[in-house]
Amino acid sequence: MNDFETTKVLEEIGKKFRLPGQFYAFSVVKNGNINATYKVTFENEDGSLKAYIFQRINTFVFKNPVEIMENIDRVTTHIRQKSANKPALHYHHTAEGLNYCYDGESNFWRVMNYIDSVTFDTSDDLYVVASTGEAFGQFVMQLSDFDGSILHETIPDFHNTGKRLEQLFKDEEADPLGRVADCASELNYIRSVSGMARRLSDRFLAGELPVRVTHNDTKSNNVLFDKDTKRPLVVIDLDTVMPGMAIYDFGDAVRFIANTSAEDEPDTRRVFFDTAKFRAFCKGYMGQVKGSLTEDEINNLVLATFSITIELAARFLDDYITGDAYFKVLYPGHNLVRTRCQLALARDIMRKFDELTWIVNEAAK
Ligand code: GN1
Ligand code: MG
Repeated sequence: MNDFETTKVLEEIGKKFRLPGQFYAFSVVKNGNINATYKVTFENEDGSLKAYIFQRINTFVFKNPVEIMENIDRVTTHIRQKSANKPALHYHHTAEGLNYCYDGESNFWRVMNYIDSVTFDTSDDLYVVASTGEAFGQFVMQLSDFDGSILHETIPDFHNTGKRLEQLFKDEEADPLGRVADCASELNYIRSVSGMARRLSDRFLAGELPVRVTHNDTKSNNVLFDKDTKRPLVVIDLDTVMPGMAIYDFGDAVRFIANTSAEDEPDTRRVFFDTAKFRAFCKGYMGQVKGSLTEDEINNLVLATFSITIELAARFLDDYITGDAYFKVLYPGHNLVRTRCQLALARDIMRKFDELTWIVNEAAK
């Protein structure tokens, strides 16, 4: 879509949600590999501006977006009750009372309040890193008394690592686009660690680890911070809130925030797992959840970090092998670059396993 077409659609959606004022401007919010997100501003009659977040949901990934909106409604209502004086996510409703609508092309849209804030893809400020840990720890606590059985499993087997790996090896076998030749060493490494990488998720499925309500996409840029105080305000992107493993949420968060480079850094010599950031995150997180995670969970935080990193590498690689239908790619081979970056990170986590375990134990004291 060009800007003109985008404007037309955003105006149409704004009308369906009965937003006051005249369409003024939009900008694309770039982080996110799945949905399309826009900041859209409307001008009121008195000339003041009001911003909203518009999102077009990727229905190839989210097959049942209505269920997602039901989950989000339930979870945000619960969180709002618990933290009454903090900013919270609010979804707008159409005249029919729905918190979503379709455009003329049958795309699925939702609109939420814009919260004036900053996000961090990465930060060298350990205070910000610790605050991110605090925010995700708080999220665990806010939902600790929420009945997860009422949530839809919006993406079945989302963090079933064993299944992800099996799918990858199946697609390697089929090699539909002849791309397997480009990634033999990556596949071999994943194969060599697959028993270890799937252990926790297999134990979870066997009922050996507690079922909690989890976020399932705990990247640091899913926490909004106050611009001035740098205090965390709210955790966003609740699309994948489902019953799951708390320790995978922890692992996914440090996978992202403790990486010394971007998630898709092409030069893997720059990819390391930063132990100082890991320590800071642990401190913020443990300060919230201490006493509510089991000993078994605490003992497996580092393995969870390794496992989710391998799982994501497997997902990127599988998407590469099968034609990049799932993750948005910005250039050919992007998913292979992402894979290599995650594998370099996993290797470094493995090298530092004992040191990281020690750091967790210190933070858990
Ligand atoms: C996707 O689109 P985004 O950035 O919220 C993905 C996550 C991955 C992440 C990697 C529904 O999240 O699982 O960890 O990319 N979300 C989905 O950046 O698959
Ligand atoms: Mg997400």
